[in-house]
Amino acid sequence: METENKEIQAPERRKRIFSGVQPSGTITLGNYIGAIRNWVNLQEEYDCAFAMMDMHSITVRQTPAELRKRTLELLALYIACGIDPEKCILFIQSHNSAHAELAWVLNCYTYMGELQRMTQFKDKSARHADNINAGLFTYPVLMAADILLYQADCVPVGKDQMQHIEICRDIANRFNALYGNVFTIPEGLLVKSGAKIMSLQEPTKKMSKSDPNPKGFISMMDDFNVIAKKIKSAVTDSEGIIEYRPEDDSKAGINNLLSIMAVMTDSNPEKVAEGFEGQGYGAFKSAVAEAVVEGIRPIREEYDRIIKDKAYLQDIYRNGAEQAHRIADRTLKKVYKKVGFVVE
Ligand code: ATP
Ligand code: LTN
Repeated sequence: METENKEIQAPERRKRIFSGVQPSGTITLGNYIGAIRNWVNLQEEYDCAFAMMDMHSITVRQTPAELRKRTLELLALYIACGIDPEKCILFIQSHNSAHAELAWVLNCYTYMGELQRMTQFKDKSARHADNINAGLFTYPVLMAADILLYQADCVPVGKDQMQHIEICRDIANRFNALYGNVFTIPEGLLVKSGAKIMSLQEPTKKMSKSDPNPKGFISMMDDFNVIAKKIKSAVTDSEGIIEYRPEDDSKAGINNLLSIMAVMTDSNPEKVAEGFEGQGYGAFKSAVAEAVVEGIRPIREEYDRIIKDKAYLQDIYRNGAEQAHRIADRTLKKVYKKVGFVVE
């Protein structure tokens, strides 16, 4: 009988997603396209938790008042981009002590050699030669703890983070091989297009919010005129042909603008290029600028409204921390038992 069948079938666990952004600067168009925008679609199908990764951001020196402010701004931006706090767990990483606790345990299951190979560590230690701290080195271990605590099946990130997902899987597999099935092995989830938006000034490098040259990135908080100006002065080439050639580094600037335009107009880079055949870079750049501004405008209007409501934001992150703790504590307890700690 139908009703009986329904009772017998175990309810399938919805797949879980975890991701986050560091409040280390104002969020760029790269963060939006490569990460946050993608999360919005996923929240319908998955159980999602998204955090503001404040603990990661102190691996590079921050001004305390700025960090505090930017953490709340990031939460407001998540919501303004379409992340629904009723559907997802939204919290501040440092509000859940389980992250630091699991990271310590995992540090003891991660090799120096593995961490030495991380390109982000190499890049960031070159950029901050005066502050190559141990936190910067073990950054991927804290990131592994973030993901594994929630038994996440998928982690939607930009391409630059895939190496960190790989090491997370290695650590989890190593731990599981020793102690049984403790952790779900997560998979990285890349967007089809826009997984790596490049700097507008050095289009062979990724657009980064901590780029010392603000002309290289578009901040989601930039004035609309500034956004247009930055796009119009983006570095391109002297060939004068609007064509998508992803393997050709000399076309990196045009490829990047085509990718941006494609995402903002729900198209693909090849199609966008066809639409501009025979036209000059000037006209093309103006169209890209308009698409970006029009894409960001509604987000900014929402953001301006939300950021004023501090009580609403506080409610969300407090409630989020409570829910996050509940899931994470279960995993942490299991881990503590497995490694031989006395668990009350
Ligand atoms: P920082 O410069 O401080 O390292 P960042 O701009 O690289 O910061 P993160 O906080 O490290 O940003 O990244 C947040 C998310 O945005 C990650 O999923 C990351 O992969 C994605 N992301 C960052 N930059 C880009 C980019 N240029 N294109 C696509 N995705 C990106
Ligand atoms: N390292 C990530 C931010 C981050 C993250 C995570 C992303 C920290 N912990 C866990 C996904 C899952 C970055 O984007 N730089």
